Amino acid sequence: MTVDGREVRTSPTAGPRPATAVATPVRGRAHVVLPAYNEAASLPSLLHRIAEVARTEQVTVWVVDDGSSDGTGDVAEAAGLDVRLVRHPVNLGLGQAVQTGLRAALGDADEDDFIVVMDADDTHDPSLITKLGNEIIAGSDVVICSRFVDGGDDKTAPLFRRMLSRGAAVLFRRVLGLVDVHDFTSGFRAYRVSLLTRASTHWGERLVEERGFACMVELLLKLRHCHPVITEVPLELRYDRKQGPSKLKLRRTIVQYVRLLARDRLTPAPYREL
Ligand SMILES: Nc1nc2c(ncn2[C@@H]2O[C@H](COP(=O)(O)OP(=O)(O)OP(=O)(O)O)[C@@H](O)[C@H]2O)c(=O)[nH]1
Ligand SMILES: [Mg+2]
Repeated sequence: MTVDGREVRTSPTAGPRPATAVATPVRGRAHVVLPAYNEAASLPSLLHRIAEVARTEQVTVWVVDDGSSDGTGDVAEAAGLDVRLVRHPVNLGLGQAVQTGLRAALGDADEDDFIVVMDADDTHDPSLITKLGNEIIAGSDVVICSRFVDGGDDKTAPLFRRMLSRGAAVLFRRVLGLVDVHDFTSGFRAYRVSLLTRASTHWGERLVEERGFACMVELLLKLRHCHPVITEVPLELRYDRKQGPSKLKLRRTIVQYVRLLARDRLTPAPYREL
């Protein structure tokens, strides 16, 4: 279904009730989690762009410096922006960086706030944060910035990255039955605080077990047990702004995806309603 030119859909696993109905929608603070591994070259311009958003939105940024060796943590500040730095003494991988950031943000967030995770490599446009907040207020529990809906594109990305993301999307839609999600591997998403709190209370440290890039899909798989309302907004990936080569290891990531799917199939759903 399309409303105001945006894709609107609910998860097919959703029951008759929305997962988290809000009585009086209030616009809360955006907690922006930036997992960052050796992003010293990209972080200042990204923070500058987020500071633009912070002129009209309440924003707190959580930079997770994942054991970088290039001084990423040292450039994690920007004028007019509330930036909190969390450091991993050694590199633990994207999954643990996301988990650390979510936990830090959840520890500080109010019920009306929302949590955004985005790449720190400046390929994601922070101006979408306002749209993400609007979607959460309108009733979404998870909002995915999607390359694969009308208005989204990834044409500036290398061919192998585009093939991987598309292949993963086809595979996950088929296997998981989440037929209305088009972009499973996008690193740019927003989550309702109460949804993450419920999931985090259930899974604790196991909310994100994947160390690598498969963590984004893992999180979606676990959250689907909470029957979230999931919507997508178009994402124009700005790969042309990326400094340096991709850090993604193609073969390793494919193995992680297959392993994740196998584990998801073999793990029984939580026995009680989340
Ligand atoms: N590669 C990598 N990224 C990490 C790690 N820890 C945190 N990150 C951050 O995770 C985010 C996603 O990594 P990217 O390398 O941009 O991944 P991607 O966008 O899927 O792929 P490319 O842009 O093609 O590299 C970035 O903000 C990284 O800085 C890590 O251990 N390895
Ligand atoms: Mg990236």
